[in-house]
Amino acid sequence: MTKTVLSCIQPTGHMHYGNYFGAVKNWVDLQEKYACYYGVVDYHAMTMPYDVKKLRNNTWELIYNLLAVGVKAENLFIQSLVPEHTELGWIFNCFCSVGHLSRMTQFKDKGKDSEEKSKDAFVSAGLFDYPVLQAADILIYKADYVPVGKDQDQHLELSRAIAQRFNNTVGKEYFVMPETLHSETPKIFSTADPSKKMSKSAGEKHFINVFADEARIRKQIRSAVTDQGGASDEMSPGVLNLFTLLKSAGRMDEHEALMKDYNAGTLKYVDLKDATADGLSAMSNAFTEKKAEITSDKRAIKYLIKQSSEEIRKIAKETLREVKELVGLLNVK
Ligand code: AQP
Repeated sequence: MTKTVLSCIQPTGHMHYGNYFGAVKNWVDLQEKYACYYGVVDYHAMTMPYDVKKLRNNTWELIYNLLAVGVKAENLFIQSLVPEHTELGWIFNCFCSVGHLSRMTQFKDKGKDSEEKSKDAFVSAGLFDYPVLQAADILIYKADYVPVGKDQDQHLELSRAIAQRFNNTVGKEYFVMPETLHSETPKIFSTADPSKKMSKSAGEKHFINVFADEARIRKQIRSAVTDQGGASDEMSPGVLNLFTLLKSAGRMDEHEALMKDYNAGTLKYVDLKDATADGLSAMSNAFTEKKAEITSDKRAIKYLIKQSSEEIRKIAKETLREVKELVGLLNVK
């Protein structure tokens, strides 16, 4: 039987090269082999303080971005068009302990970052609880594989714990245990601070937008942190990150030649930076051209995605109906 793949991304602004090399490139490749469902999860984008005037637009922008990099329209859905996710999320709240949720490092990191920025920072209950909704996103399609970056490993573990507890409670192996799928580069780091993952919530300089123009990419790569001082025989995280980006951009020959220079102790960082900026800019230019084509008829795209969401929703409805039966709830006829 064809295996099922599910993965999601939040419409929180831009799509960056961490998202792309860590997850979305894999989404595109997996489409050839599996039944794939990819969600733009707008409910998740509400967990941090956000601008209500921008969310809907961000959702559509992300749809155009995903189409531009090669995700097929029929595999895409918008979470708020499939309300069964949030209903299953509630049910799963009752199969997940507060203790387990409290151990999620993303919550601790984001909550702490907000509190560091301001002592009156608002940390929502949604931020604490969203891994449960994420479990619903995954399990509602009975996904076998979930292609995500390394930052999601702990959340996937939580999804499996919820599925296991659910199965034990209802006395049936109803949910399959979803497996994490990592790309070759499951963690891309910020070029401005290579000790942190590339991420939007850390601020503008900590991510490289897949749709940035060449000048912006060059500027960001030129100012990438390379050596951080201190004597060490190991390659520094910043240099390693640039090599990873260069390879991911498909510049194998340059990667090999510059790695030789590095091993010989003759590498000039400016050469590594220029090659990386060339590689990323070429990719970004191609994606931007494709996006321009796609967005020439936004109405048609919106219509298509509403249709695909409706189609994908049929699976979610069926799972929710079965789940409600299993846990003793009533189904609306
Ligand atoms: N730096 C990364 N390296 C590898 N994979 C990454 N992902 C995110 N950052 C990296 C993967 O991208 C997918 C979508 O993640 P998301 O929905 O959390 O998207 P985001 O909000 O755009 O990601 P950010 O910028 O990293 O968000 P914040 O700053 O909110 O944490 C996931 O599969 C994720 O693993």
